[in-house]
Amino acid sequence: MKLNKEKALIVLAIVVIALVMIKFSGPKKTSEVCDNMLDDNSNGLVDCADEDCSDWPGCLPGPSDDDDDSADDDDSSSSGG
Ligand SMILES: [Ca+2]
Ligand SMILES: [Ca+2]
Repeated sequence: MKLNKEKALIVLAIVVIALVMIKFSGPKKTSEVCDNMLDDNSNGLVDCADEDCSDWPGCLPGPSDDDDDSADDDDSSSSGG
């Protein structure tokens, strides 16, 4: 039957097109560089705002300067260091 051959060609064409689309639109994930103040992966989030940088040491909340019980800013009047 001629129709089957044409069908097979159409299916083959669809498969080829699908593979090409996957190749070009596949996992094209650019990782965020966490210290360049740019949105490297174009997801609208820059550096520490991007969840890709959640493990980046520079994005982790550092220890507070206030290391005593009083609620003052220990930076302003520290004697020596
Ligand atoms: Ca960045
Ligand atoms: Ca980003």
